[in-house]
This record gives sequence, structure tokens and C-alpha cells, in this order.
Amino acid sequence: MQDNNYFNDQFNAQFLEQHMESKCFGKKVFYYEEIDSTNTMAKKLGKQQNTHGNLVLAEQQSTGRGRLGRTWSSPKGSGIWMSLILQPKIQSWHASMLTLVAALAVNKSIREVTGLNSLIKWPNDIVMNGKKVCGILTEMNTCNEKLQCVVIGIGINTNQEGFSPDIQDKATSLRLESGIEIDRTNLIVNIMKYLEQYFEVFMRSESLKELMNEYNQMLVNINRQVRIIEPGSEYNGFAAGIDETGALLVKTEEVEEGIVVEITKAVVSGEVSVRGIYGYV
Ligand code: BT5
Repeated sequence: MQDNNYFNDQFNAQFLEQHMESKCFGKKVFYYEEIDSTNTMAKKLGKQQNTHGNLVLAEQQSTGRGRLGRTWSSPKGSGIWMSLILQPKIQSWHASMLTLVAALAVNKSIREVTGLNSLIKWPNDIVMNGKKVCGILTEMNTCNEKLQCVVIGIGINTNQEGFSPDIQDKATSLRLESGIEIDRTNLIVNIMKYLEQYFEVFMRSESLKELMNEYNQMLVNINRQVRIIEPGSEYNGFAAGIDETGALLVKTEEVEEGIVVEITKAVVSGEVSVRGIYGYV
């Protein structure tokens, strides 16, 4: 991939489709110069049949979304703001595992394309030097309790040279980290290829059984003290890695009948945030 020179700082949907190295993912691209949120559009398209593998891509998002109602800064021309539509035949409560599948693919692609040592911060961030370079937002549509589609929204800071004051202490871009301008098309092609491969592995067991070792090797929090922030409770613990459902195993202490006992909690993503003891990572 690195030898291919696709460099062009404007996206071209047709060019992207033709150069995809995947069988299905990203073979159909819906491109927008500006959109509210690629996830919102992907959820609309995902209601139609046979949109599995279609990719929604935008040059700019006016109201890019993060988790739990947070916003995602998506300025023009300097990032990858995209959402992949999937229509897998899986239990709807297994869909959140696809966030981790996507994180593996994005992390591997960033490493391969840029040579940077990015890592995964459970469950949905890719980080470098303590700062966030990518966030992933997985959403779904259900119809009569059946899963209609899963949308994997991926936001990657590629070529920003700076950030607004509200996020500058925790955001970075591939350009800031590497010192060179990033070929966004090349990175997207790579991500689609690996995401498709990891997705196929995930589908074999509808779990992370075959992927958890690789994920844990890339986990920035592994064997580190973390602070778990849940609605209504916060506690410190020691992150031991994920299990095959994608839950983060955290060793912590609890007082039972006046005695301190060590327990391992399986922290499920959703309403939870994980921080380092001294900062964001
Ligand atoms: C995420 O949420 O990290 C998920 C971000 C997903 C964005 C993609 S872009 C394509 C698709 N369409 C969408 O509308 N969304 C997806 P969360 O973990 O909640 O992190 C959000 C927090 O990260 C914010 O509250 C900010 O503090 C910070 N943040 C916002 N923009 C950022 C950026 N560009 N880079 C790094 N951090 C950012």
C-alpha cells in the first residue's frame, strides 16, 4: 500500500471505489462535501436493503457526533469522517463489539501507512503520545427488535495542524505526530481492507474470541491503573485486558462485610469512560 501513490487532498468517490482492495467494504461510496453527520446519513441508508458494506464519506461535518451526546470536531479537508454500513445477521446486543473490531483495523492501518506506533484506548479511541487521533461511534437501527443495520462511524484526525482550545490538550493528528501530510485515500483503502478481514473473523464466532489477544497487545491501558467513570460511580482499578465479549476486565477492591477483597469487574462499554489516573490516557 505504501508504494501506491494515491495522493490527492480532495476525495474522489469513483477513484476510491475503483482502488478498494476489499471484496465488499467501501466498494460503494456516498460522498458529501458537507453533511451534518455521516452516521446520521448511514443510518438512513442502512434502512434500505443491500447496503451492506456501503461507505458514507464527507469532507466536513457540521454536527459530527461523539458518544453520549458529545460533539466531534470535523473541519474541512483535514480529516477522515466516514461511516460504514453493515447488515450482519447477528444478535443486536453483539453489535457494540464491532467498535473494537473497527479499532483493530484502524490502528493496524495507521501503523502500516504512517509507521507511527498508535495504540487503542478501550473501547473506541486510537491514541498516540497520550492524545486522541481517532474516535469510533457505533450505532444501530433495529426493527421489531431485529437488527436492521449497524453503522460504524470513524473519525480520524489526519492533517490538522492545530486544534481548538477545548480539545487541544487531548487531540492530535497523524500529521502533527509524523510531520508529513497524510494521503487520506490510501488510509481509507487500507482501513476497508483490514476491517473486512477482521469482520470476517468476528463473524465466525460472533465474538472477539479470535481477536482479543491482538486487541490486548495494542491496548494502551493494559496492566495500568485506570479510573472507571460510570453514571453514579467512579473507582480506580488495574486494567487486565478485554474478554471475548469486548468487556474490559478491571481488577479492583471492594469492601464486603468490613473486609477488603480483590475482585475482577467486567466493565461493559456504553455509559462508561476510562481515564488514566493522571490524565486522559
Ligand atoms: C468518539 O466519541 O470518539 C466518537 C467519534 C466518532 C466520530 C465519527 S466521524 C464520522 C462519524 N460521524 C459522526 O457524526 N461521528 C462519527 P467520544 O469518545 O464521546 O469522544 C468525544 C470527545 O472527544 C469530545 O467530547 C471532545 O472532548 C473530543 N473531541 C472532539 N472532536 C475531536 C477530534 N477531532 N479529535 C480528538 N478529540 C476530539
